[in-house]
Amino acid sequence: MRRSRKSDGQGHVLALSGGVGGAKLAAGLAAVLAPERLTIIVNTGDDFEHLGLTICPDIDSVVYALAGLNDTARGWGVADESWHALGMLGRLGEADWFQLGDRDLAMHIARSWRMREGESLSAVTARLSAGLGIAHRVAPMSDDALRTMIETDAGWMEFQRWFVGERCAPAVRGIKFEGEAGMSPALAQALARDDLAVVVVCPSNPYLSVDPILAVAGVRAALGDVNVPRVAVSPLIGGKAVKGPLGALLADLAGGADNAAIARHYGGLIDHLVIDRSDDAGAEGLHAQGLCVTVTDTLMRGVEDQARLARAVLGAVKVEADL
Ligand code: FO1
Repeated sequence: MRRSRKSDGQGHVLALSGGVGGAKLAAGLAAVLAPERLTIIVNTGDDFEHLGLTICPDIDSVVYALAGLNDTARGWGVADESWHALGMLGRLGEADWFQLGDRDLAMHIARSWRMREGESLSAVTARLSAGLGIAHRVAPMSDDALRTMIETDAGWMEFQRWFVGERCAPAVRGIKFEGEAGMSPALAQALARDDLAVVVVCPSNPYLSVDPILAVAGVRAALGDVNVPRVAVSPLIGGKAVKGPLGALLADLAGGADNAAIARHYGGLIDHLVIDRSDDAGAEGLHAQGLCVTVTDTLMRGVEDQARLARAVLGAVKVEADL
């Protein structure tokens, strides 16, 4: 049964995010909401251990975007990056297929060091985001490891091996999440809040970035139970993913790359889909799938677009922005 909540338009916003596209909307929400009104929960299925370091690409994409440090052209990592350490690693004969920039390396070193000292990923993420001047709460989906694994014709491999090492080229035959993970304290607290006003699923890849969050124990049930709008922003524009392998994944796994496939994938877990104007023609079909639909410009070229889309998403479900 779905719980009843206070709804005065001023409540708390829970955002679920992957990297890149999700991070842009997360930054937009942070630009228009006071810190106490927003919790950003980030996918950690892409995380892996590399060169003895704990790498959390999606957390870092969100943190860098909120801190205004992200490289918008590359889509990941820090702007004005240099690559001296990576070059030296290559000369030393160490793995250089996963590009770690000099500035970015500081993040991985600090996180790995603190975790080795016994801090949880939640605590480290709070510490490092505060260090970069972020007032909003950014937290992992879980403090336990839940690793996204990709099946290709060559067998199962770690997500980053497929995504970066193989450049997403091998067709995906299956996806699984290895490990057993419970909700991070921030996720559990946000879902239990009496003043929760909306759950926003950021425009991230449903299979690779949102499904790992849904695979955390208790999340699907809790999202089924919350009596607030659950609004997803489609990662498709003109039937295509802005970046990344979503188009190919939808074709391989869902039989077609359109918003109807996204809606089917989320099933009863969302009530509302925000789609781009270029995909307007599909709105009627989405209504027939039982969804509320908001049509707007979803492409985020810069921080103004991020804030504009954040306001549009909140406005669609009658939640007020602070700024
Ligand atoms: N993506 C790449 O395509 N190539 C890389 O070498 C690469 C390195 C990298 C280092 C740190 C980091 O936080 C992210 C990095 N990414 C890289 C992005 C990352 O693999 C993906 O964007 C996400 O995992 C998908 O959301």
